Amino acid sequence: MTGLRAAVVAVIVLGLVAATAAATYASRGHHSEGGKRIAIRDDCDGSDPAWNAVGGCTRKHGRVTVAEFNGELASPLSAAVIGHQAWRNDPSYLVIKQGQTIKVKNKGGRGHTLTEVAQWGGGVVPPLSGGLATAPECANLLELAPGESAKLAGLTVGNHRFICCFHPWMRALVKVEPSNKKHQH
Ligand SMILES: [Cu+2]
Repeated sequence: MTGLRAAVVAVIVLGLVAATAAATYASRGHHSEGGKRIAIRDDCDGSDPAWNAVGGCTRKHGRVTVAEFNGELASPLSAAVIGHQAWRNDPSYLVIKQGQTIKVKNKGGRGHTLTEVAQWGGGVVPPLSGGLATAPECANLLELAPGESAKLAGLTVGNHRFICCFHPWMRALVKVEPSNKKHQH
C-alpha cells in the first residue's frame, strides 16, 4: 500500500500549494456559492522529449508534440500569433453573479496563468506573443502548475478579461452581473 500512501501525501501537498495560489488570486469575496469553474487545458504529448527543453509536459496521454504546437502558432493570414487551440480556457466565456467565486484548475500538462488584464494583449514569451504588445499585468503573473487550482473572488460587476501570460490566445471573459438581476431567457 506504499503507492496508495504516496498518492494521499501528494494530494495533501497539492492542496497546500493550491491554498497558497488561492490567497494570491482571490481578493476576499464574501460569498462562495460554488459551481462556477474554469478548466485551463492543453494537450501536450508527454512522450515527446522535446517538451523537456521548454519546461516539460505532465500529460501521459496528450497528443500534441512540440513540432505540432509550433506549427499552429502562426497563420499567413494574420500578423498576430494564433496558437494551438488545444491550449484554451474551458469555458472561455462565463457569466457569474456578483459575490460568486470561480474555481480555476490547470488540467493541462504545462504551466499556465489566468491573469486579469485591462486590455487583450501578449504575454512574456516573445515567440508565443508575435504581433501582440505585452500586457503589463503579466509582470505579476502567477503560474499554475499542472494540477494546481486557485480561486477567483471579489470580481466587480462588469466584464473581466483574463489571458494566459505564456499563451496569450488562451483568453477568458468573465461577465459579472449584479446579484439581484433577474435572468432573461
Ligand atoms: Cu497557457
